[in-house]
Amino acid sequence: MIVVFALILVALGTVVFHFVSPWWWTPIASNWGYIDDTILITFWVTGVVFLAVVLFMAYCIYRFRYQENKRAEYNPESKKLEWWLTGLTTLGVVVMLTPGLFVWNQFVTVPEGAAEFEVMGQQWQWSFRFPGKDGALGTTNARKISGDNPFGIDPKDPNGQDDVLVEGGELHLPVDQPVKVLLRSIDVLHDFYVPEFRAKMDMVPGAVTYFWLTPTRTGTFDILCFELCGVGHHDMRGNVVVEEESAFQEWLNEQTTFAQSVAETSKKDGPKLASSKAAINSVSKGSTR
Ligand SMILES: [Cu+2]
Repeated sequence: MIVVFALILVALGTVVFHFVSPWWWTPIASNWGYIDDTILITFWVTGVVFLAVVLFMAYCIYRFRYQENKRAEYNPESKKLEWWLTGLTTLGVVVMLTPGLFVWNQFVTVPEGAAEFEVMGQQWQWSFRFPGKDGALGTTNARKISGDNPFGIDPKDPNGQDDVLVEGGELHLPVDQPVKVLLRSIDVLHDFYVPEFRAKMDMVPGAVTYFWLTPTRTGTFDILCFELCGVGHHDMRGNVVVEEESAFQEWLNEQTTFAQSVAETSKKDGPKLASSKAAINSVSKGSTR
């Protein structure tokens, strides 16, 4: 009897705790309320199944407890029961997975006119690249990545010259404007995640992954790496500042362009590092890491 009560207490206590618990999502700051909806559906389905299973166990322990003169009946197969269980399980799985397919479709269907920017992950820091005044990101090549050219921008592509490079982990975005987030990694798998945006996506060396979002309120939010990427993983942090368009433009104008950073390095280091031979050397060294 104690076990029966304990099981009922666990079942009801869990439900009560779910509703009064102080732990919940941070208030959303993007258009991805759909992602919250799918998680809520999953909570409902798994919650109902959890209650049903635990309460059924409690019922069985009580109903089929030891009684003298009563003998267990051997009944290994029941077609009817199996059909019910298969049907209900299928229904539960379909209800949990179907909404996700629709949300995923929206997640990777970028609306026309969305601005774009790039996030570069590396052990263990973030950097960002915005298209310059021409509105187009320059082409990149992983072989061109070096200490002086962390994004591997093709120096011959005129679109790349005015690309705005942001290092130091602080990203700014204008509020209420859809933006396509292009994701790359230099070394290992990383994952760009801003909890308030709900959205996240893996960053794969050698590939460009993407999603889109519209930031819906101003504020400063944490950027986390959501893929275990080495001993410094926990420290791979950044900030995203969502602000009004004018403040964003002001910030963007203060950042260094690719052409400026190239000019600065060649001034600092003389012709040695600026020569393409040295750049290629440092790439081949870098890639053996
Ligand atoms: Cu990482």
